[in-house]
Amino acid sequence: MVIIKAEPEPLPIDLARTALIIIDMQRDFLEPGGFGETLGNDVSLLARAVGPCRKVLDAARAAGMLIIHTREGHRPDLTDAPIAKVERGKPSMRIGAPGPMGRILIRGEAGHDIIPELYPVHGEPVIDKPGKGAFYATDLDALLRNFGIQYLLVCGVTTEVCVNTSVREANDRGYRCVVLADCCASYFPEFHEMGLAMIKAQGAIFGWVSSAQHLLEILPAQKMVLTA
Ligand code: TIU
Repeated sequence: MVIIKAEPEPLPIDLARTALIIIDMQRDFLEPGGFGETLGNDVSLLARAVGPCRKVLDAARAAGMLIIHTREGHRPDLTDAPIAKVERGKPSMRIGAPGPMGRILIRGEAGHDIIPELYPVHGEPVIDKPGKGAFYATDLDALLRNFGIQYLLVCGVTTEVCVNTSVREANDRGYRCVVLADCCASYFPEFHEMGLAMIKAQGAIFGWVSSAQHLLEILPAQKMVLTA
């Protein structure tokens, strides 16, 4: 066990039972012309999370940790998209409408894919999720259990939407979540702060909050020998 500096208190974690999960670092949320912008947001506010995520991703790869990426999006025929989700916003800017990066939030389109800086490599599972939470209607829980995972290091966007929803789902399933604050971002800086505050309040009611630097301090520089 190693101890990661975190709030509300340091947390002992078993790195052999830990996975890094990077939530929805997709062009649709981070680049102009995608879903995030159609919702009326300034997507440049999410760029701050990319550098810290990259450092964590490199270190986790070097340590041989399980790394999972998620993407929010829907089937091209929209059969997995609730009408209630699709019909929000102007019709020309809804999920499935054509945009500069292809159809908005549709699997297989350029905008749906992960940004080049954080692109998955061979052996890193990608979970395609139709909702905000990474566990809803996906095989993420089965995958984590197959690897004996008990701890999740959580990065991604946006802090109060998909990161928070996924952390709450994970917490209820028995995973200890450590959210890396500088590896997350929101279109609303105040929601980022409150999203993190909600997670760590009441003695880590949903999880712990730490940082890229604190994780780098405890990750081994060489690949871990993982045993079942
Ligand atoms: N709109 C917003 O802040 N987020 C989302 O719709 N999805 C994710 O957070 N990935």
